[in-house]
Amino acid sequence: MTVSASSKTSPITLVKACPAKTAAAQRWTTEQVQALFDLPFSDLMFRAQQVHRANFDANAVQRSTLLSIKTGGCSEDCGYCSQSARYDKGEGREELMELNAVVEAAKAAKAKGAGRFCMGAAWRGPKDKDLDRVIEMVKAVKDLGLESCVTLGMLKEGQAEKLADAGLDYYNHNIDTAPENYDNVIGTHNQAHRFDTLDKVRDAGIKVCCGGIVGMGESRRGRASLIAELANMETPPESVPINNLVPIPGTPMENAEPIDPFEFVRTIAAARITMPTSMVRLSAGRQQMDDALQAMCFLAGANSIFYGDKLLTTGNPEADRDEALFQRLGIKPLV
Ligand code: SAM
Ligand code: DTB
Ligand code: SF4
Repeated sequence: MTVSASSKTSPITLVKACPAKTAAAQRWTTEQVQALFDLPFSDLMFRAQQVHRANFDANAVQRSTLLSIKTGGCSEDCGYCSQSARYDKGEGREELMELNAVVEAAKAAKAKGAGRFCMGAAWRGPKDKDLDRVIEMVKAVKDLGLESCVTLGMLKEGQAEKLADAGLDYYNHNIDTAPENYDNVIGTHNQAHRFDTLDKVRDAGIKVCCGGIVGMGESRRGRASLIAELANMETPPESVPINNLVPIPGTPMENAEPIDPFEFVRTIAAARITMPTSMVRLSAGRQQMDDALQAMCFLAGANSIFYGDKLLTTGNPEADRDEALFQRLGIKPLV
């Protein structure tokens, strides 16, 4: 099933036909990644475990807490997103948060055990005056002894350098879905725009957090193509969030067919095998998963989660539930 974004009226400029830095070497063909997906489940899990154990402590999981510092009213039409002005009715639109409130949230996240604090803004990209305020937030988060991450949309010349100078550790910018599916989901920008920002982030020396969403009606080949695209970046992302679609009423994706849970685990395993030294994050959709499915994702090589009872606009398991799950599984936090 293919679901289309509701509007494709905005003009699109193709930034680069073939992103230079982000897709230089083809380490994995889509066919090779699909062959991983096609393995018997136990064989795939075995391979993922081998790769995971060769590169990481298999019993340690990193925890990042998210905060939406500017919610709703976004100009973009991403077909899954609650924050697009096209689909939200206006009730959720807020201004950029004040520094003090952000610092309080970061302190609370640290007290709960988070190692990284990720701030998200519903922008196509930041205006310079807004970026200056975010930079103050990044510095304050660093001063608390937390790693910092922001996700602000597409960056203009010079903005990544300003973030790097502020000490930003990670920039999250997802390529979201297979290149051949992108235009079905998003009409207001294209994947080349995303690669352009990823190149700017990489060139500025900031670590890259880049992944995608599954469960948007894509085929298994589409999932393999997304994973291959990530794995083939000249330097693969240090952090790879794999989101399971959280269906949002009123968006074009609200009725997308949910993905088979084993297929979600296979996607995690394929990310682990193809990006052996990257952190693979079990991201959105955890609240809808039971403990056994989450445990299977950790077995498949996920070693990072979003931690705290809220993602950006939707729910996430309570920290206490995660603590209890970690206890039962013998997982220790990786700070
Ligand atoms: N505006 C910025 C951008 O697009 O990069 C930052 C915020 S945006 C909400 C961050 C990411 O969240 C998206 O790229 C997408 O991968 C993920 N996301 C958004 N809505 C989601 C949903 N309903 N289910 C799963 N993932 C979602
Ligand atoms: C990412 O890949 N997932 C996070 C984070 N990066 C910014 C966001 C998930 C959002 C889920 C829907 C919501 O809460 O609005
Ligand atoms: Fe805006 Fe980001 Fe949501 Fe797209 S995913 S509508 S760019 S907030």
